[in-house]
Amino acid sequence: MSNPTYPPNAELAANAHVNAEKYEEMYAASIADPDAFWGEHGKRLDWIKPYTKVKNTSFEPGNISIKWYEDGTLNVAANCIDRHLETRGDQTAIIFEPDDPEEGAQHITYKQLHTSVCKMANVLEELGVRKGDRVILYLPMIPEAAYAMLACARIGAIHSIVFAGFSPDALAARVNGCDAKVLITADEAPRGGRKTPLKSNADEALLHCKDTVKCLVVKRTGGQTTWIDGRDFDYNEMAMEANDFHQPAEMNAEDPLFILYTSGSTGQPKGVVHCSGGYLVYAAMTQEITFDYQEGDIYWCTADVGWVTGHSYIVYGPLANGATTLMFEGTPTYPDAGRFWAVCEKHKVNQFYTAPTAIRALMGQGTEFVEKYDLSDLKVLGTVGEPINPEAWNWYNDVVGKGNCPIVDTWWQTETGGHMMTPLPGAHATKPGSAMKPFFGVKPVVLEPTSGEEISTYPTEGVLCIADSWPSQMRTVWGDHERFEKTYFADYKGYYFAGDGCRRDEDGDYWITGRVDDVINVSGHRMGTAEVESALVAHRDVAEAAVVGYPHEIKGQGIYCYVTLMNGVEPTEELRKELRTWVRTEIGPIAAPDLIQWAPGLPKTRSGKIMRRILRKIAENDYGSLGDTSTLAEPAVVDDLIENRMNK
Ligand code: 6R9
Repeated sequence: MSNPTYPPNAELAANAHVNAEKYEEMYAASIADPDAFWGEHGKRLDWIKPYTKVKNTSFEPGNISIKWYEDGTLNVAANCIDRHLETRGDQTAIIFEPDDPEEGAQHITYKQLHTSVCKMANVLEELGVRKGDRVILYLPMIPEAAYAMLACARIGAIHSIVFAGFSPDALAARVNGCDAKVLITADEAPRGGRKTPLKSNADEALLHCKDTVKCLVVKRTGGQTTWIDGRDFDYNEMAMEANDFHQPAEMNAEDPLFILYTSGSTGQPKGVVHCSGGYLVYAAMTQEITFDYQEGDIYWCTADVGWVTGHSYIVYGPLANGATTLMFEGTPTYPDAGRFWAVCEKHKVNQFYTAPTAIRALMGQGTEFVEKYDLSDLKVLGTVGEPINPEAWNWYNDVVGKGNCPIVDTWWQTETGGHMMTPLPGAHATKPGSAMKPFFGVKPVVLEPTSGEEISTYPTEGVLCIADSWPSQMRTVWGDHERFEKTYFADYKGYYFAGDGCRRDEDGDYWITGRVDDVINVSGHRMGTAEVESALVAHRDVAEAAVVGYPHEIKGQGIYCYVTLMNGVEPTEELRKELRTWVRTEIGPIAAPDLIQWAPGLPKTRSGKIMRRILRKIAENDYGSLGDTSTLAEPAVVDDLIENRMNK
């Protein structure tokens, strides 16, 4: 069976940074001699003290160690701002498009960005922030979020962003998890015409944190907030007084730049650590090459800075390249389902990068919302976050791209820091749903899941691992290197295990088939089923819970919960609602269960392990193929679950 392929746009390919021939040549060089290849490409940054060593990495069990450019020093913020001042000081660095289109956009030049970031850095230092300290950001998608990230980088402090959709509890866990000195938030976050009370969430979170944590508050809506003198500080007032020059700190390439908490298959979210040098080299290089970003282009990634995509592809990658990057505060459907395209037309966007879940949601609204707008400036379209189904891919290609814009389906993770597999727009014929080819320096392998043997033939299918390090690989789990080793290097020795399954087709191209662990992907947001389970069992009426993903038309996957109640508790509709609200408050709205099924019992092995395979099948409404149930302690519970399944 051959797949339909879409050759690269010839006009684009003619002037692309990388064409087909160059890809082959560069990829081969990157694998043959990583030191030479990355030694050369590391020069895209300005180093204070140039590196003499390039790669020093080991995937050896018991000695997982990843270092790139280890004797070089630099400042990430200076690379994203200062070095552009002379050549492009008056060029727009950030276009800010607010939630409410009536409010009007802001254009922030590199010079203005420099001033604002210096002021923010001085404000943070006034609050006692020093090199190596941790700062939590809990902010709307406003320019101050980028200022805060870059101000931390300028000081050498480590930022950790908590997505504004997370609850006070989740926020407190992250403040405490990295022992942060300062929490930066805003009064309220406008999104889709509604407002999230960030400051009052922060107030609640801070009740569970050390009382030395200071709270810096940015004014966004002017909404009322309670104020604790000595703990709360008014950013706008302080910035007015602050000096507009700040000397960037000299940082080692391996000094941490940020921590970002992400979900895994077990336990609570872990703090993924990314460092300064290798991360920035890779984020910048992929931003330029994957999207074929050219001088003067307007580039828009619709992600939130609360996720890794916002870190690498709204802030660090584009700004390191001196690009113009658009920051959007709103949602795809506010004020109506044409908002993305209205913004593309208004700002003459050239590269547009979004998630399949957004495409699916807009697809359902009809093509008239797209056709109203002039999208002729678009050159490249991108997707990220989850596998894209061919229907959504075709709609994106035909309706949005009018068949002229290559689609880059970028597979990567919080842990990888940047794109790992993607077609390049001027080099590869694309296939709807395929992430196609590894980026330079990336060595994907397909392993047989049980034996862990490498499969070198194709077509084939198995678990996806990476055989060697790349510059923006995460360095450790914050405060727990052992967990880093255990999570990513223990199942398949000698490899980085991504947690995804994949297929390699007859041409050797890669297709990501989804997670092979207990991580689910809801609207492109990564979630551990264990987190939702522990939130559920924290409710007084819940005895036991098992959570799985099930196919959801818009979200990709929905959250399906099997809940066993405490003896004597009535399973009512009210309780169902209450549990949904409970999980929303424990974790955040993104974790709200879609379906809750009352389960008098859960299918378990004789040793007491919940058989999730069976629960997944029932949730998928595919109970005809339950497979072997002979090891179940009580086979009858399965019949009950099937009979009362929610996804009929
Ligand atoms: C960048 C980001 C990572 C997980 C990853 C995989 C899924 C991301 C994908 C994709 C298929 C793509 N994923 N991109 N699956 N095709 N193009 O999303 O990071 O939030 O850490 O999620 O997302 O399952 O393992 P993160």
